[in-house]
Amino acid sequence: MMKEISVIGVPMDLGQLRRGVDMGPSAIRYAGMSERLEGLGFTIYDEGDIKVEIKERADNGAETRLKNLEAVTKGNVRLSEKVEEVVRLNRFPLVLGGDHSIAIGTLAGIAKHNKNLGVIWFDAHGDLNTADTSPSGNIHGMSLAVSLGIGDSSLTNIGGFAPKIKPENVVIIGARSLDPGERKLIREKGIRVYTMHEIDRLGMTRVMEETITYLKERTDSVHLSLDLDGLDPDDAPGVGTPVVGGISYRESHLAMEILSEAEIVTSAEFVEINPILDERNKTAEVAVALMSSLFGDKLL
Ligand code: HAR
Ligand code: MN
Ligand code: MN
Ligand code: MN
Repeated sequence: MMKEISVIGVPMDLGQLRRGVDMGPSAIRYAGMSERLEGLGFTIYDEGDIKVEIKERADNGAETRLKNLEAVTKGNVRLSEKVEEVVRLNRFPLVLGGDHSIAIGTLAGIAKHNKNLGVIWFDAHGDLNTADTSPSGNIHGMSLAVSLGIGDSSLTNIGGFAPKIKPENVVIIGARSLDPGERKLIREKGIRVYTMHEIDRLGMTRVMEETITYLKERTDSVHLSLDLDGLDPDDAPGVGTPVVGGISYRESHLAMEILSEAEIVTSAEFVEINPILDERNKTAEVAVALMSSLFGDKLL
């Protein structure tokens, strides 16, 4: 794995309606991220935060169903440019959210130099909605669809090209809340999904081993997009859209440890941490612990 990590904070809370997720980058830094990763031998370049419009000034896109479309687009354009620069420097981009709409910008920046990128989407949700299928109009529930080239063109065309990823290069892990339109898209596009049912049934070890084999066969590098609501709300309470019956603390660590051994992940983002809803920064601490496992902490 690359020995230099660039950290990029994205205080984005416009892809959904709850306040507080914009404080995620700060909470993760406060939980000791840099020290933990430096302790594993990495050099950390903290690039600070991307400028994102504050809620009070963001327009609410009266002409479209997509909430805060213009401000979400602008923030993601800035993010994509920063991520692209980090990739060019051959450093590992580690993006801190912010709501999951920021995956649009992260993937735009990474895919610019990676025509055959794999994506692991660790999430309770599919984030595969469009303006037509979304029950909410919240862009954080659309970011994977947008990255597949499906959605509003101001989002799908960020970076000047679309799509960013191919449906057969995506693996969703932890799904347990999928809207009807998302299920349809998964079937039509043949997207690989390990729902909680498969995780219960096969165990996390086999789920990760199959995922790694699958992605190694068809991709050159892998982006990990980790939504903290993929974990059970008992273990990660500080998220805006908790769904019961999730991945446990240890299962999520096992997943990161197996990924670390496989050495396939070349970029990552940790999203949806909402410190206002959290219990004494527990969810940010979980995020930092998961990063530590992903970056090779061996426990012994
Ligand atoms: N599927 C619902 C929607 O589109 C809720 C999705 C969002 N929650 C997230 N994303 N945190 O993973 O509105
Ligand atoms: Mn998500
Ligand atoms: Mn989610
Ligand atoms: Mn539990």
